[in-house]
Amino acid sequence: SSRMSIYELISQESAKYPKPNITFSYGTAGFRDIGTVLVSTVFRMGLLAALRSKKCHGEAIGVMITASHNKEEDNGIKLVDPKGDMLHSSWETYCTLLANAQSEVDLISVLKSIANDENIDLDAQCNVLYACDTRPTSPLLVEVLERGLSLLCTNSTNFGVVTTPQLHYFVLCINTQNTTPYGIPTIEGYNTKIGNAYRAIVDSARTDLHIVTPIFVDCANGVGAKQMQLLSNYIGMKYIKALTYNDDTTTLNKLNVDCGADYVKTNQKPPPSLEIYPTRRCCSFDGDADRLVYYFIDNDNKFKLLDGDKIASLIALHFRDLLQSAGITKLNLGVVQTAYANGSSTKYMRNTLKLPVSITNTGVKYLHHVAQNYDIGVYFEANGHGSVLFSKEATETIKNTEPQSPAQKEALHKLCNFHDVINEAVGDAMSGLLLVEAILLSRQWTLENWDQMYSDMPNKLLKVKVANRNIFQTTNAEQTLVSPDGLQEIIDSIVCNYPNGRSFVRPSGTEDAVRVYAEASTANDTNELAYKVAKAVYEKGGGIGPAP
Ligand code: G16
Repeated sequence: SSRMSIYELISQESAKYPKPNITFSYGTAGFRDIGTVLVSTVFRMGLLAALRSKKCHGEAIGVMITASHNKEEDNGIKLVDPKGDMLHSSWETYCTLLANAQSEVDLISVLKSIANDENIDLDAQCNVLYACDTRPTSPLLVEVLERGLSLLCTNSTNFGVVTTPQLHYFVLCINTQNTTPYGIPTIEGYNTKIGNAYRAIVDSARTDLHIVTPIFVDCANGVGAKQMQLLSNYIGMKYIKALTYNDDTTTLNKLNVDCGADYVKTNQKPPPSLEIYPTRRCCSFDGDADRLVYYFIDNDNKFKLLDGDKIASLIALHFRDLLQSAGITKLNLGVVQTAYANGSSTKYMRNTLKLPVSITNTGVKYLHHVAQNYDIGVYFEANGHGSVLFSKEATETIKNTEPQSPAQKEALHKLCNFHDVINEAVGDAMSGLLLVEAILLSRQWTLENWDQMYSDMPNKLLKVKVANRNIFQTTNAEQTLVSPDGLQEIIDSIVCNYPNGRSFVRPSGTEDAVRVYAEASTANDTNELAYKVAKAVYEKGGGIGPAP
């Protein structure tokens, strides 16, 4: 039958991309590994994306080839669902089963069982959009993805080299084309939508007192460099002076090396390539431009980091004020964070801003969905990955509220434009940058003013190499270990010696390491706490290599 022949073709083609003898696991943001090791996985995800689209009545699915903040030789795959968010968790098991099918026979049987369980007609329509970042293995992986797609997918579009959030945006645009279009699914469409909204906010905020000051953008030598240049050229120097550096995507071994958002956040220092001095305003993207952190040095040459938590706080404050000025009381505004959120930020938002804060597992895929419980949901990971979501009710209220005064009219107008500056599909460094810049201009705030919202608890992030990170299992939004046995009790006994101490341990879902987070009242205590916990992890959790 024709059904047999499709499976035969898949089987034949798949034999060209044999599965290496390792177990792949679907992590925090999809599969990640050394790029060349992922060939079979990417081929198979082409098949999976086609199935997912067929299941979703032919709506577009996105596939992004990237390993984001990871080292250059790594690569990965992020799958995007029809609404522009990450692949629904119920399909992660299928991904894992497909990626790990050892033989062609196994592969076909997994495909058949997915089609059967999900009631998928293999002849149904489908549409897959794909893109990649600047990694050396990306072209190879795009090619095998296309081989996979060609077997099951009638309709697909290569968006070339774009940022991860741009691809998410394209998916959302294409799937809303016939209803309420989110935007135009091209780079120009993206720049126009968020750029025009940004300009409108700056126009309404501009006073004689304020001039646009330059912002130095560290692009991690990744895909964000070119895209940021295109965006800021579109917006124009009168409105934004974004000076990109670390924008070399052609020289090997530069991506994310001593630069980028992850480097700055983890090391709590600026990239050495940047000449930094007081009054210079700086920010960093990561390798695929879905993370953003700001920083500066103060007059005492002290490094000040404005991370995802400070960005969330700034947005929450500004939206709270705008809703108030607009006379809107019926919309609930809330914030979503992870265990990595600095304790001071959570306190500030709960106690000073009086906003609800939810804590969830690490991974945008979790935060995004919790944020949907609010009318306006601000979600940010401390590492700078986040966005703002508006419910249907929020969108309509903002659009339809009759202003009772010129001030209310102005606030409503601003809320509309802020809504359009934001990429609601996923966290987006470029859109985030415009959002932050627009808020700072509106409030006439310097980075110092922003920093003074609250002062961070001293904090430290460490990585411990272990033989098998899968033995680390957590509960309580990843703040408590349930395995290895007895380790949590040891951590508790260490933590209780430090005033305001907090520490937790979880396996990374993007790197082969266990992460240790610590915060306490003083920098010394924090360091000591972090290293003691890391040592316990090393000793009780099968540490390998040099001890921490
Ligand atoms: C990905 C996820 C983020 C997560 C980060 C680190 O970021 O999208 O939500 O915070 O990994 O995850 P883990 O601690 O599990 O390694 P990116 O920028 O690498 O895609």
